[in-house]
Amino acid sequence: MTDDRSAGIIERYRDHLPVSSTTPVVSLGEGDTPLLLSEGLSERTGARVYLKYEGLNPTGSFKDRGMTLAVSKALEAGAGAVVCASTGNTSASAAAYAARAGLVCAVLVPEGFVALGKLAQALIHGARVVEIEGNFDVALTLTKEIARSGEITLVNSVNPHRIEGQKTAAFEIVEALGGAPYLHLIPVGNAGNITAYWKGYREALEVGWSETTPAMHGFQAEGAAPIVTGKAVAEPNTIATAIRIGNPASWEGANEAVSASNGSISAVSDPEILEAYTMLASEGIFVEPASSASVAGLLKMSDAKRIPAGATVVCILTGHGLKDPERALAMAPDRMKAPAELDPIRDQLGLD
Ligand code: AN7
Repeated sequence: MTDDRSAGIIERYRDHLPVSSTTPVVSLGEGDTPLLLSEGLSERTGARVYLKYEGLNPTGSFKDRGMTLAVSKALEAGAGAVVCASTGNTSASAAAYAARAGLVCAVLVPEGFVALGKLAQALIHGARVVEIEGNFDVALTLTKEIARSGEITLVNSVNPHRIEGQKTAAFEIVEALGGAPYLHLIPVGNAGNITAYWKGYREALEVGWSETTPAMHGFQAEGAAPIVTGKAVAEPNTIATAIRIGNPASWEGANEAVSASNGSISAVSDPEILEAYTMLASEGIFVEPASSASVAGLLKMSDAKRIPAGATVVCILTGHGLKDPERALAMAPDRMKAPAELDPIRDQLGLD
């Protein structure tokens, strides 16, 4: 382990990742994200609630942890291009790391269901973005076909290097807390991230960084909750577009994490997601809607008396609020207008 935190997760956790001294490291300084104690949520639930703010990664989501490794390994293997299907964040991350590596990046996204910030990122980094008339699940199936031919590396989380990179977030949590939390709460879409955290916690246990592993609780959006119902959803729907996924690629990984840790996968509704979203914003923490599914889940578990008093709980906040400015504007109070004169401005502000 290196103490140089700005060097990114590969340098920092090199001994725990599938790299050698000759692997080219493609990094944007990802990882080392804050673990913030939430006083509001702690008070409300009676637990010690920490928020792992993964929106502070270089492209604004947790995907960067996996992408630094996936793109480094693609470069090492001599690939000329990377390809992914995406609800947005994977494409933004793939585009940035591919640009850094000098690789072509191809992206398939569901038309009309990618938040504006993510689309802007993929495009400005030079990715070739194709909007398809179909959802993420269809896009992923097509993308796998594209990756089958030629020297194109698939960088969705079915690529095991993505999972390896993403497990480092569990290492950071264990390091910050001096051991694993009691409960780990996380949004679930394609289920790569819950799979990765569980791997990270188990490895932390093996090397002695923690004496325990947490119970893993994942949360899907109600309209896109195939793991909860046990059946793929043909037409998933939720305002949390990042997790608008009906047939998760890492379904088995999620089941394994949940059954081995005595956890659960449950659904949270769009109104519950948005309530958690505005609650976080009122504490100064801006996330995209999908990220607040973990906090919506926390509130639901707390209401059901499933959070033991004083327990250490970590909620993962997967992506930054700036990803989806349209949702923020729709949820927030309106702007006010005034001529450039003090009195009407004072009136509008209502400060006296
Ligand atoms: C903010 O970008 O699937 O359960 O294509 O962007 O590991 O899929 C995004 C997923 C949670 C779910 N929060 O994580 C994609 C994509 C945010 C996300 C998830 C995603 P997984």
